[in-house]
Amino acid sequence: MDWTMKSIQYAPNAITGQVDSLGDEFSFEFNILAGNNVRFRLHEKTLLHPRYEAKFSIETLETAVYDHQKKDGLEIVTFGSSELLIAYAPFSFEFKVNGKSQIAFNKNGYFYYEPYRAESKIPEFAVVKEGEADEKLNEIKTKIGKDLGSESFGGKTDSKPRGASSIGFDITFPNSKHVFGIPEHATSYSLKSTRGSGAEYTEPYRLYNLDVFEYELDNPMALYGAVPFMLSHKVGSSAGFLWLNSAEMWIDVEKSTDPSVKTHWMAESGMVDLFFFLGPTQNGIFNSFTKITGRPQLPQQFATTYHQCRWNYNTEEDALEVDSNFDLYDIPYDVLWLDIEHTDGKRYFTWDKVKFPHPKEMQNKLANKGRKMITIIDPHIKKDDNYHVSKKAKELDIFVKNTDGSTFDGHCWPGDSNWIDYTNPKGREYWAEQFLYKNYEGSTPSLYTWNDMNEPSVFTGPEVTMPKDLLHYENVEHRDIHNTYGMLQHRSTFEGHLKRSDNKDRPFILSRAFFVGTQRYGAIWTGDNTGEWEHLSMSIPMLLSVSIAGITFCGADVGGFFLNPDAELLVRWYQLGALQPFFRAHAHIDTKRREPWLFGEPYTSLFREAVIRRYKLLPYIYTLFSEAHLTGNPVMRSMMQEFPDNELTFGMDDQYMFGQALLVKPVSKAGQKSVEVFLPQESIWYDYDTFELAKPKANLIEVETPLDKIPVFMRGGCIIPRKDRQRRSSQLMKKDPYTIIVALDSRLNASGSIYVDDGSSFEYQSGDYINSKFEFKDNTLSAKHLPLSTPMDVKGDFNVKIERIVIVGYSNEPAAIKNSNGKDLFFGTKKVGDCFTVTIKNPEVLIGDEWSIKFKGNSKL
Ligand code: NBV
Repeated sequence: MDWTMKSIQYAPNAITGQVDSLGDEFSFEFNILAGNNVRFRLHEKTLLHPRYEAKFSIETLETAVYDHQKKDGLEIVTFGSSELLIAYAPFSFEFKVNGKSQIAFNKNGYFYYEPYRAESKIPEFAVVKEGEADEKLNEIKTKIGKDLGSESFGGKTDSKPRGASSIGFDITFPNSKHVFGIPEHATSYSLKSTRGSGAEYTEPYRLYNLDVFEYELDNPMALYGAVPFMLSHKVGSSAGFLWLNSAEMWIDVEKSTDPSVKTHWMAESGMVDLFFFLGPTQNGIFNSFTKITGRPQLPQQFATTYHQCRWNYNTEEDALEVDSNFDLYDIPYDVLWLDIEHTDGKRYFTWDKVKFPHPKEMQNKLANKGRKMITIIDPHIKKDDNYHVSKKAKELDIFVKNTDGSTFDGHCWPGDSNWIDYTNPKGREYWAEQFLYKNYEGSTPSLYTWNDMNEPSVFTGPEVTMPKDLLHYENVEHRDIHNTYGMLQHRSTFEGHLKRSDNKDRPFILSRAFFVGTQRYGAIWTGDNTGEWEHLSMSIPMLLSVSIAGITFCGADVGGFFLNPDAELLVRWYQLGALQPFFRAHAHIDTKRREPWLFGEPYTSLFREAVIRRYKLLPYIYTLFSEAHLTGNPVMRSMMQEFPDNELTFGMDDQYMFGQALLVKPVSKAGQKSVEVFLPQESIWYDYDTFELAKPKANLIEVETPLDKIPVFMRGGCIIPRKDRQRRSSQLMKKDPYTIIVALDSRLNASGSIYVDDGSSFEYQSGDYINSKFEFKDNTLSAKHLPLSTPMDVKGDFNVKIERIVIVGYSNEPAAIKNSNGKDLFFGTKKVGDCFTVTIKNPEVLIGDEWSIKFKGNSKL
């Protein structure tokens, strides 16, 4: 389509103008946003139906100042070190940062927009005959952008009463070889090409939240969640792009040798609402993305520990036995999960009275050990007038509707079901109220929630989801809101948890479906993976992609949901899962039981060790979550994020950084005796288990991997806070003293930080927390409050002792170590390889205080 810009006007908060194409007229608006970002929207001049704006995803928009001029026939807008260059005909635009081109819109002329028309015809190509559904669908999809009338698929017809309304355009990332993001797909972190010579996939990446049975790996097919956010990176700069649109979307990726990555975005409906993130750093982009779409929630401390799940723990006795076996086998854990079988006939918010007759007592028994319970609450509501949730929702008229205004019926676990319309404020409120203790009988303050099946999964629907022509609040079609449905359920559940505690307790909600902004409401997991080695490996790129799309609290079912992993695979998976943001073991109802004590020795001990490693690191992990909450910086990071100028890291997704300090490389094959690890030469590295300085050759080191070893390296220059005493749950560790590990870099410096609060309430928002920086420099280790941190008078009882400080990579034995009063501190040294590890026992300082400790007599210092 030929696009021409007809006019442009400049005002402080917006740059507006008119464009037309083949006689259709549109208005546009650019907003220059704080943090080096730009929003672009386009509106039809005459609208037959409103275009759906995915408004639930936006949290903060702050505009910034700019200048403008006309030069060489282009409109040029400057802000900071960036420029937006707008061309008149064909209408297109491009962003430059420090004079270098970063992203361009409509450079390839793919911009296509179908305004709603009064009538629509069914084109020949859209008629599907029996048996050709799949091929036909692909053909239709490649023609998306052409006039589509009603559409049939697998015996289901989409009536498309409003006709076609698709949008497509191209986004180019010049001088770039890699793009990342657009979760959720089971594919590599650096996205493979789908177009052009050497294309690695034959179909575009699809974003359409679906309940996919036994999903395939290395495939661009749609999965449970969708975030239309893409990152590109090259040495020196990164750029990001978000299409805020919750309709079905397809994205082609083409890599050219110029070099550039050309991408083609197509959506079935919705708006042109585009965000350009100009960085130029990855962290700057993650910060901006989560400022605009919402910061990741600061999770409850318990949620960052080990979770034990299974479909299903069958009875109260079963659940309590599993719980006490953790004590018997001396394995810490915090949360026991109950899947759908705990309910009375899949009526959520109820209990099977025979299998779970005393839910409160059961929860309290766990709570006495500092543990929590989680029940599953799905969005399909059993159609049953004797079921209070269904009856009242019907009265309130808050279910999703058919085109004729009647309530939509479909099948799911409970049989005939209806679905709450979470786009309706009344629907959200009603849902939230179900979590009040008085409404959810048998619930207690230690019970939290899991939202599954919220793509939404509809067994009788097209592609196991809702028909697209269903109607939501204010007559919005399901096709427009599809990808945001799950997030809105997640949000209402979150709001319900806030309500039930009078805004005192931080919710913990796990969701399977997700969309732009999900991070505000809790965690997600990668759905029904399989107990195979390839799925263990795939968890890394999948979680990295979700993490950069804002959703930093994410995990994969440890052990794999389907099939029966053998003990070796399960051990390897625990070792890896323990170092990913959300750590939960889960299994399908048809699998053999696989709780960590069932395999006998040496396995029980190996599971224990992996879980304990997680628990020791909780202070470090919680600090990472607080950083994610403040800045959007992922907990799990690609090698490229931490080493952005090292091209060798760009496509790397078989190892990653857990925070800035720990490099993790899983053992991902059966019987693997050793693993090659890439250690970027920008840093020095220590083996996390032995503290031995690594001696890589040309960035690589071969690590022997007996069953008790997962290669984990500490980055020189980092400081890691830990709690090393073993307890039954994280709550019981609250007052335990800290161990601080200082891993020196080659200049004998190191730094790190700690964030501590009560781990569960919102008191931190009124300043009740500790946030300190540790630094080892010039012979001195010091702790100082970070600028925003409260001074010494933290109300919480979490300002506990440091019991041990371990300096790793010291060059010789210090003569003396003194605290700030000049008092000698007791220490021991141990030679590890060429270096010394120096351990100060009882340094007589508190975690939340400001202090310094001096090291004397190190010749190299
Ligand atoms: O509720 C049962 C399962 C659940 O265990 C799993 O984690 C979800 O992803 N659920 C899907 C429905 C059935 C899957 C075959």
